[in-house]
Amino acid sequence: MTFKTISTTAFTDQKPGTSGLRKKVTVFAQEHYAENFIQSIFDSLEDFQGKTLVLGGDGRYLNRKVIQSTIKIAAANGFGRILVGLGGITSTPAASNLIRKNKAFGGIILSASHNAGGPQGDFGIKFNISNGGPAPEKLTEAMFANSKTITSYKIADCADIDIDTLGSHQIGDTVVEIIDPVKDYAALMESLFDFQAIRTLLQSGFTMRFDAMHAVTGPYATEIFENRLGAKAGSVFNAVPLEDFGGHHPDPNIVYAHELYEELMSANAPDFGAASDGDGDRNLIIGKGMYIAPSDSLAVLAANAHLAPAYSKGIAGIARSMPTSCAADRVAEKLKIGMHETPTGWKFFGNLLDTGLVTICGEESAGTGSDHVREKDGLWAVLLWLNILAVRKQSVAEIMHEHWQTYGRNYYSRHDYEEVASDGANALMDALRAKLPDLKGKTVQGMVVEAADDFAYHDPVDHSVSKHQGIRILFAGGSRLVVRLSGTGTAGATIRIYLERYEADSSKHDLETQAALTPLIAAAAELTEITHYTGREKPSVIT
Ligand code: VG1
Ligand code: CO
Repeated sequence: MTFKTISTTAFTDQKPGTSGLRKKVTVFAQEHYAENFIQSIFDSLEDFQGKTLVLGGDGRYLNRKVIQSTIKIAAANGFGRILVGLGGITSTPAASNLIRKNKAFGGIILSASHNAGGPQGDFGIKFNISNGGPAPEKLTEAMFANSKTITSYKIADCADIDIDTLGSHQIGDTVVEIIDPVKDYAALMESLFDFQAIRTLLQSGFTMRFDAMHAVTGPYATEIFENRLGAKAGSVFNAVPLEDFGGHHPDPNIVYAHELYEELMSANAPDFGAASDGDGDRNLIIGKGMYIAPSDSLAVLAANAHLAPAYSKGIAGIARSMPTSCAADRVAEKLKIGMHETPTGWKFFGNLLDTGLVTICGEESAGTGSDHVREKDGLWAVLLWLNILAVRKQSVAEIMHEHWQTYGRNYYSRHDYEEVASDGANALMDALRAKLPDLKGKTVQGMVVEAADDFAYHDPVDHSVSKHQGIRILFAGGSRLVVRLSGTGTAGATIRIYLERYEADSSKHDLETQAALTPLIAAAAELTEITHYTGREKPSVIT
């Protein structure tokens, strides 16, 4: 086997964002672009010689090509064993599980998650460490630094590996194993939940629909819901992963999973609907006639987790990303367990999970998960909901309403202004930041500002500090406004405005969400001057 050293020129823009490096396919298609970044990842790591690397992706356009180059670069850099999901496909939570189960050094996941795919869409690369979780900031900073000075990468000079057949291959001293990416994950799910109770529920006439959005969870969902739990054939739809996700955004929200939403709101709706994203770590939950906001879903799952076998002894604590609504905080308070508020992105939950401080984590962007892996996990959330429904024998809407009665309701919505000019977005953030010192005590749209800051996170485990993680304005009575820039977009800037209003009075729990948030929407417009800075009159996406 010969290994080659290829001379290359550094790119200046390989800075990982909220979840790995994400760029347009046209950017990744440049000669050496992906190879440079993969070598820069390995150059940031130590002591991996002879160890195991897990490799998979969400199946999007370029996946198969970059899988091959990653195998060859990993072999040339000295990994001992590379575990590759059949067809180059592995969901993000399944990859996290494979890393943990095989005591791998880490894993590379090729995904741009919920972003559109295809030749005009996006591609991405992320690295996960040995606990199965996303690389912490210190490591992603090292990757970026290396990517700016790289002059060559090492690669095996061999034919492409057949990734479509299970089996073993050898590249020099490196063993490349093509493995079933579903088997271990399905077994893990079966170990956490009461499959018999869910099976009984599905046999009792309870109906469900799962939209895999032509993304990675198709094979997983079909195996788990239809084959193992006995859901009617066809319950899982859009089940075949496609390189362009059928031309849609594989983002499980009511805008992009519109077909599912319409079905659940129709007269003959099934009892339960769910969807997941490009790489299988997000989830959308819709009951018959009732959409569940992801922040509410986190709170319900935390409050009811003890009904599933894996969490029957109770949960140790909850963590949520800062923009996520405070609904889960009320659950933690009642359960008398710890509550942690972290910056956006799953990488900040790793230390809390590793040290047992928390069991369940979640984000407003439709990510929920637990200490079973170190990534958010779409199918896990769906299964926990099903387990809870099987035990409580109530509808999704009944469970949600009872929850609000007990804890009050946190009305919540996110308004995204996508692809605005970066200069305008940065100017908006600077101007808002400049207003912060004077906001306390001021009245905005009839609401009194109690506190306002630029969120900084102090990790209680490794004591690292992450600054500028979003601006928060807290009003008396529990309402909040959060403004931050997205770290996953690939064109211009995306401004996210998160709106939250707390309502304790159960006679006011059935308002339409946007109507309930009217004063906060007006306060956001006034404080951010978004139209002035972006020229936009309204958001591009409301979730
Ligand atoms: C978004 C979400 C964040 C999530 C991240 C990765 O980041 O807001 O909650 O962790 O995507 O999810 P940002 O920086 O664009 O707001 V995924 O499923 O795209 O890996
Ligand atoms: Co995702």
